[in-house]
Amino acid sequence: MTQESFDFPVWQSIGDAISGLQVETETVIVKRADIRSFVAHAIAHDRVELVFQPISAAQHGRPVCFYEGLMRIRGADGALISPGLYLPEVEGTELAAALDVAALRQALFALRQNPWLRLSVNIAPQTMGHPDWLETLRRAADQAPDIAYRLIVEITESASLLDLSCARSFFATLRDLGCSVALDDFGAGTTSFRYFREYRFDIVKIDGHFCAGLATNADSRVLVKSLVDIAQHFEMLIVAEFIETEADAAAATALGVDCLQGYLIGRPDKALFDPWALRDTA
Ligand code: G
Ligand code: MN
Repeated sequence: MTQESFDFPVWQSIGDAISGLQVETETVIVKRADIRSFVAHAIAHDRVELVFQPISAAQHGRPVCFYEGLMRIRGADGALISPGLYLPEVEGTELAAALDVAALRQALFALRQNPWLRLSVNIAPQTMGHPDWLETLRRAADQAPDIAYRLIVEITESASLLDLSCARSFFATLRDLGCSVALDDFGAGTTSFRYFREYRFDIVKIDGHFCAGLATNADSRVLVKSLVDIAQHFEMLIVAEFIETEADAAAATALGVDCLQGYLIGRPDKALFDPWALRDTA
């Protein structure tokens, strides 16, 4: 692996979209610059999409509380490509912000189409306060203020949150518009408890790596319990990520988690299901 290029398994969608690839038997060597032009092409041609994963209440029959919109790029062969494959190559560049704007547009569209929907979107820390991102949200909120009320903005812990004036004014703008703010992947990053006192997030999502296998891992239970205690003190709604089994769901619920997300509750999907409509027909 060099600075210039890296290897990954043959991947038709990118292979189709980018010309000049060196194809070996099982590996495509793609230059960073090629990935960047692939992403730029996807943005320019409306190929940034969302899939939706439900987050349910931990108790009382586990009704869906909201959905998370997860970014994908529609490849030339129609396959949906996960951000893990291209996000690291655009991190910190204008392209990352442009991807966040494209994902936000999709989220706003889904909120307009589905008046019952509450939806979260992810934003890279460096996109906080980006004029295009804020302008996109403001325009939608001007036309239909309820859309902003139904939007949750997820942000991961990172050094950017330590830029107090930038983060403070960004969160204040979001709150003025009526959006909720979630701290994503809590416990995984550069956790600073200072964030809690400073920002008073509405929701905190406990990193999936602490929650997967919770039922059988006493160490994880101690860590999740302490994260839950902190979040409860600050009156934040607590979501456990990566819940894949009934045993882990029960363990998370017993520790005081409010909501569950993971393959047990539902996999990310193009389709959205109105939980209220389901209830009416039940
Ligand atoms: O960082 P963030 O929480 O936004 O990441 C969500 C990612 O986690 C998505 O890409 C999604 O596909 C993945 N994911 C969601 N639920 C599960 C799960 O139960 N197990 C695992 N291993 N991954 C999950
Ligand atoms: Mn997230």
